[in-house]
Amino acid sequence: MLDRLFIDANIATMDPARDGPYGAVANGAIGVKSGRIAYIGPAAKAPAAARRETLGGRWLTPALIDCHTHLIFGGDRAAEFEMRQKGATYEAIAKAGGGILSTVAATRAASLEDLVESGIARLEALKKGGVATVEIKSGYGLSVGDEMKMLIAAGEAARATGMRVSRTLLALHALPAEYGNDRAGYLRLVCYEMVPEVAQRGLADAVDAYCEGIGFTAAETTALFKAAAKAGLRVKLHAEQLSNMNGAALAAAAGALSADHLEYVDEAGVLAMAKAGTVAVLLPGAYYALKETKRPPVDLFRKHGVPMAVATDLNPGTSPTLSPTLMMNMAAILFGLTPEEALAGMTRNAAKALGLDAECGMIKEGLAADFAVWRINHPAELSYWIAHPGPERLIIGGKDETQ
Ligand code: DI6
Ligand code: FE
Repeated sequence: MLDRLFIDANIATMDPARDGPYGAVANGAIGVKSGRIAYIGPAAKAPAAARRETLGGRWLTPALIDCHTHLIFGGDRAAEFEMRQKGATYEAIAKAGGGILSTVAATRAASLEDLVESGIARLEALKKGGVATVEIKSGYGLSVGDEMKMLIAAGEAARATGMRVSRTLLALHALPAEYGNDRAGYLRLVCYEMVPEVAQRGLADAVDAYCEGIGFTAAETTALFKAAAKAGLRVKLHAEQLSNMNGAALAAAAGALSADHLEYVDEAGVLAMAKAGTVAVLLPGAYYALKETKRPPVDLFRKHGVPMAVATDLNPGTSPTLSPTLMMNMAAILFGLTPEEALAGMTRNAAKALGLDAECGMIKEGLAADFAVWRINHPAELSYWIAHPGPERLIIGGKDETQ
């Protein structure tokens, strides 16, 4: 006996095992039991259900997954935006002590409660756009206590909204001011104190680093990945956003779940990712806000079979956006993804980028019953509208969320 049965739905399963665009099932029914998908097929063949309702021909997609955010932070960076509009570059502001470090100061000054409260507001906005699962990075604390405060806030904010969360320790985001030029000293703190402590307390699933000219080197990133492997954490990497540092190949060699940004990745990096099964996470919001002109090599990802995910990169510096569907539109318009690739990027491939592909990201028997119900005539509309306002209903683990 099913708990719930939804009938008369057009289901974009996003399951590649099903033929045809979007793995779509027309006029189908979908059954839920104990929070998981238990049946997909014609209503006539569905098992009996305690509750049955019609969706009146609405489209159903997997609930969206935002696999790269920095949504816990104090303060904002609107003043910096004014400077940028007057000609200052992101790198110049960062070198002058602004940028990430100004958000670090505001985040350190914020209480856990402040961070939870502002985090909930941002999560609710993502949820309105159709997101049920979100990844949240630390990286604005940069001390053992402040990084843990951010990760705890991420967990509490997600719990309060009923969303699934995956947390990432991004301690190698910037060198904190109190370390002066002592890069080795900070790296030791991260590798020998922060990573083991965070892992032992179960506060993160993965680590990440900002491998960039204004961030951390390939050698420093390698040291972090070694510490992560020892602590049993997965790895992800901000790679090749502003320059080519061979980050994608480095991440792939460490078995990374994903390499993110990738505007400057070359074919060797793409091949390494393909071999390792590392997902390419594309972040059009940051590309847009930084007025970047070099696009990530989408054709190379396609050619070598690297799965592409799309995420908001929600952060106060380079991607202040709360709209997952705007990112799907930008991935289509700015990067050339097809509407189907854009949707796969915020569902199936985003789940893979978080190591959650056995849990969510497709409408498939056995996976969590996380889906969005849209008032649209075709799933291409999700990336066709310049920021579609979001689904009519969002269902997480078989339960209706208030939209
Ligand atoms: N992700 C990041 O971590 C940095 N850029 C990006 O796309 C910087 C975030 C920030 O400026 O606060
Ligand atoms: Fe980022």
